[in-house]
Amino acid sequence: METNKTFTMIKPDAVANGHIGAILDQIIKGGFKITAMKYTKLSQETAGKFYEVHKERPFYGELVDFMSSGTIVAAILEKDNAVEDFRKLIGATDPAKAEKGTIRNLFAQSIGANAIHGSDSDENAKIEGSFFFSGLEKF
Ligand code: RTP
Ligand code: MG
Repeated sequence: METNKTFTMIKPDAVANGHIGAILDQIIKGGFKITAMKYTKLSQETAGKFYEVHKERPFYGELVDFMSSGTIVAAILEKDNAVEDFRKLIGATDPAKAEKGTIRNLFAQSIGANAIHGSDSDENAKIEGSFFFSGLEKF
């Protein structure tokens, strides 16, 4: 199992608010290499599939609506200890609880519109990366 890759999405709120450049800057300065990236928009169906693990959670409908509400940036990132280090860089799910200087502290609005996604395990990083990118696009 690879431990040097993670998957991220810059969420619709951060894209709409013009934060793509600033967030990519933080990611690169944080020591991550971008190995695949795309600007895209999820349909309700695709967002629903991506977040299927959260299907039973009370916020699932809201999450799917939000994630399909606007354009996103999806990317695969490379660094030693990528999953854990990236979750540190983005901060807590609720921006009110995110440590100062983290991406969610700087750019997120609320627990729903929280600027960015980061995979929570090596296994999910692989699944999520493959959800968005074909073998040809990954290097
Ligand atoms: P993410 O998957 O986006 O990186 O966030 P996470 O691991 O920190 O949080 P997770 O538990 O996986 O939840 C996925 C996304 O669902 C939204 N959420 N809303 N209203 C709520 O109580 C609530 N809880 C979670 C957030 O946008 C979260 O990022
Ligand atoms: Mg998560």
